[in-house]
Amino acid sequence: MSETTARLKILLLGDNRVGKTSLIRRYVHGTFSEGYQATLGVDFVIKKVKLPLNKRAISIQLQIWDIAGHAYYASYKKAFFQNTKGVMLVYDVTRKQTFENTNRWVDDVYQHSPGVPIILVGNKSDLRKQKVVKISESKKMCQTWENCIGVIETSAKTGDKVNTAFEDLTYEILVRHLNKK
Ligand SMILES: Nc1nc2c(ncn2[C@@H]2O[C@H](COP(=O)(O)OP(=O)(O)O)[C@@H](O)[C@H]2O)c(=O)[nH]1
Ligand SMILES: [Mg+2]
Repeated sequence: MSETTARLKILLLGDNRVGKTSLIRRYVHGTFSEGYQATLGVDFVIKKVKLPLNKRAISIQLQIWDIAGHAYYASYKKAFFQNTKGVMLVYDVTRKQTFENTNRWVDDVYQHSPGVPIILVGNKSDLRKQKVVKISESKKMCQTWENCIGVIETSAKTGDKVNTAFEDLTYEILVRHLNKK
């Protein structure tokens, strides 16, 4: 296997408290805390991953960007989206409004990073009794968006499907990237 290194920037978008920071913490550090997760304190974190693709081991430096407050987001949108290769758009399966608002977030993606793949993530799947957004609704939503690669329900609390969500998005970016060469 020959080795290739790719640097990829991805963004997590979605309403307040849907679990963006928790998903990143779970994926990068393997931890979770019940309290409100203050933003990571920096613009982004880096996770090094290796994925097998076409008999090659692709080493990836995944730059994962989180929203550090909504005022900050509003003022620095351009820098935030610059060079973005993929978007994880997160809603909370227990709060319908956060699901409906994904449409607004997608408008931002279309405006600032047209064409990048988007994965729609319904987080807090562990809260089964409070769940109000059906996966069938999210699939429909995804179909109405250009470049939506799929829907996945995750739990940053238990860790369920968190790796898969990041990996599916990363794979999609890689495949597109390599097909261009
Ligand atoms: N039960 C449950 N709570 C979660 C999950 N993910 C995040 N939370 C909680 O939801 C709140 C908001 O999470 P946070 O990551 O700060 O959301 P952000 O504002 O989108 O970054 C915190 O109290 C977290 O502990 C999850 O998968 N399941
Ligand atoms: Mg946060």
